[in-house]
Amino acid sequence: MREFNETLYNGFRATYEIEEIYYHNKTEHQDLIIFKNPIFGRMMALDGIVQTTEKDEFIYHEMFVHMPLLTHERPLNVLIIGGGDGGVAREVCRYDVVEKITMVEIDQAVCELSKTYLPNHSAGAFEDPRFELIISDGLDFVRNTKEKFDVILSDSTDPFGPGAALFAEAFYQACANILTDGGILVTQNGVSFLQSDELATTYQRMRGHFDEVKFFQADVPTYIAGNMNYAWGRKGNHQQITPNMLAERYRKYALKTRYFTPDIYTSAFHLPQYLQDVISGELI
Ligand code: AG3
Repeated sequence: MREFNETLYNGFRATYEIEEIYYHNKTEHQDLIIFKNPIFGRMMALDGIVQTTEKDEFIYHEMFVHMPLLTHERPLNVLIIGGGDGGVAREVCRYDVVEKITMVEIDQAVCELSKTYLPNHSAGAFEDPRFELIISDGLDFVRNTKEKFDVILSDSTDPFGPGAALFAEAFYQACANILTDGGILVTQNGVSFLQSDELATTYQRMRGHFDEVKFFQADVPTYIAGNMNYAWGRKGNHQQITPNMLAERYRKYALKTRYFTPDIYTSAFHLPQYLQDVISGELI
């Protein structure tokens, strides 16, 4: 039996049976494999770390997008950093109110191969007239663009290799500078049972640049060892959203979701005590 071993943690690893390999090669930036597993369907890993699977991608992508887009009163201009498989873009496209979607991905091969082997991830998002793909370094882009965005979604790899720059204070600061008043940044922030240092450092690095910094969680089975955390930074003035307003927006946009619900919106922001302690600096 052929196997894929995820090499993210020392002393603990996930092994996936490989039924078929569709692609395995080095891109310009990283090692990329797309294979089929009997449980999770088609899966993509970058530099030995599982990025997305057909079976559980909806959890990660719905939470990434609906948490901020439902919170924002008028998310007209959305920026995606990374997100090359197109899953985040697909969920953003569900919002008629969104006028423009810019995606800045460093590795064109991730987009091309995802279109070929994981077509349901983007589900046409790359062809949406509002969508523009820029192949470039995300940090360079946010530092240099003159444009302002209502929502920025940083769907990166873990904080090493090509993804490292997207966890630097310079990145958070540049994002804060290009957000409109009330704008929201959401970033992938690791599985904090084993990557809790990410929670602490992101909190420290974002704090000085946003008026509101918090985290939310989702259970994504193939991001093993606990819950996936997302960091949230919001700038400026905004109306506090109530559960009723949220439920009303969810209905108005006629969203059909498989994981996200308006009740989960509220619960996802409630972190367990040990993670609250990590954030407040009492425990790492
Ligand atoms: N990006 C986040 C993958 C994180 C994996 N890390 C981990 N298990 N700690 C995925 C890209 C999906 N669009």
